[in-house]
Amino acid sequence: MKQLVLRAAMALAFASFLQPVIAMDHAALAAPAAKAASQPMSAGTVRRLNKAAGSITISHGPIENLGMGAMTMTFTFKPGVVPASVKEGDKVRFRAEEKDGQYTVVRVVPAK
Ligand SMILES: [Cu+2]
Repeated sequence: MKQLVLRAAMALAFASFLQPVIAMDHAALAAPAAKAASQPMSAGTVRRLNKAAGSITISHGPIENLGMGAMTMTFTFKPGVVPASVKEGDKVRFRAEEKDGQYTVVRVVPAK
């Protein structure tokens, strides 16, 4: 019986020791995803897509975060950003950013 109480106490101590570590780890993992999800997306239609070259031409509506009106323009993107299902002519929602004078799409999702 004494052994059992001791074990329970140890388990409790161990659990409370782990708690802050788990909470911290979770926050660190959740933060970037939550940030990406809350970033405003813009609407557009894919005109040209070259996955090998990492370039996509989009007729887009206003892009608020870039202070841009509606136009057709070409963006670069990194491998994996444009889903395999997306093809020319598709409507998409996307997140565009400007880095060193270059316009890049960092997230693309098919629009219904
Ligand atoms: Cu533009």
